[in-house]
Amino acid sequence: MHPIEASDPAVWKTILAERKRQQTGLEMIASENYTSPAILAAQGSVLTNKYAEGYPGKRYYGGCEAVDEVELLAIERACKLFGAEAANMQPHAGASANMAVYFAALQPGDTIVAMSLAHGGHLTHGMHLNFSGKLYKVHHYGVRKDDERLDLDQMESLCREHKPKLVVAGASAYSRVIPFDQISEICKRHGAMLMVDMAHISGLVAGDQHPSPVPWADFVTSTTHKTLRGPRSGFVLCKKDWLPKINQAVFPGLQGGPLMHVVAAKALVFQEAMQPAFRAYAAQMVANARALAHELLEQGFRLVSGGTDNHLVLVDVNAAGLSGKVAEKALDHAGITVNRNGIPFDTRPPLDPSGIRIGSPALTTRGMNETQMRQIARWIGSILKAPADTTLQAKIRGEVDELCKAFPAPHEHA
Ligand code: DSN
Repeated sequence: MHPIEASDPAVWKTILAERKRQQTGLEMIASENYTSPAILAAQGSVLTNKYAEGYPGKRYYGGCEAVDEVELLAIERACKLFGAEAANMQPHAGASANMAVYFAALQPGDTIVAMSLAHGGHLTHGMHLNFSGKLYKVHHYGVRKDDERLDLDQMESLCREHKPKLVVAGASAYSRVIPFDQISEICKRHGAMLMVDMAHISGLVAGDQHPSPVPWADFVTSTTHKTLRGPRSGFVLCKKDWLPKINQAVFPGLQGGPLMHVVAAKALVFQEAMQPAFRAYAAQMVANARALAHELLEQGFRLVSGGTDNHLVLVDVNAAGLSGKVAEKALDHAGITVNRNGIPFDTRPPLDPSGIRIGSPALTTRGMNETQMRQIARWIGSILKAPADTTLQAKIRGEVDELCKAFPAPHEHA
């Protein structure tokens, strides 16, 4: 009997239900993935018992020899993997990594230029209800109306007009390459620092499938659980000179004790991402997203920006007469999990927007390739063309079950 089952059957039941959902459904949320069994195990290890406020060699608790070593491993591997000068491994999430950079580099009231959430940015890039929108003066750039690609002219004119201290690049729902070199030039011309939030694409950067922001940015932040396929967490990369300020912003600025079991899992994921197999994985993620995009276009759907260069596709389901909510629900009935998402210049409300976001990271981890992606896109197409047809949804649900059995999730027994 599993120790959780023995201790608390009610909690065990929920874990079993979620495990079954992950095993028997097609997980296509672009920000989700399946970690390796080793990463899962590290997070359930005895490291969770340890307090380690401070940094390696300078802790506020005794008994930190082993956790010092694992944090140093994580730092060293992250710097090697991404070619960075320095790193902080303690942020609990991408949001706290971003917060650490803002606290280190800015004063409340300072000006930021960042991508609008409505055009694919993130809450922590200055959305008005988020701390970032409340503490700083934020001016948002977006994508161009005609081709739905990043509007660098708009970014530059905002910089010219508002003289930001920091420009934030990076997105949660943008399917094209982000030109960090050009953005860095804009920052230099206007005396702004550059922070890149590479949370969505860090696995593609690690696997050489997207240009790295590290040579161009003063600060790079990321989560570790999306395309990078690690534990649910975050980190900051920076130039050496900035490290003392970043470290101070994370602890004692924002957090108390770091989650050392998660820091160990981060050390593991950086090692996994240095293997040749990870490069192949990253390349397959992109190939799979392209195959999905291609087949959805064949089915007559409109894709934001017309396609993808990365791991995700943003489909304008409103153009097919649906709302994002209806589309998300109809697909869910067939065991295909996606999330509804706003599209640039959306005319619908955020809770029931015009788009759905579809990603390839998790299914690529299961070993699926372009053949399965084309099949899944055809299922998506037929469901979205008849969203009320529950018989069709049930039939496809059966086919999804068979496909999932052929491509098992990595932690069938976790
Ligand atoms: N909420 C995440 C996503 O789904 O993209 C971004 O942090």
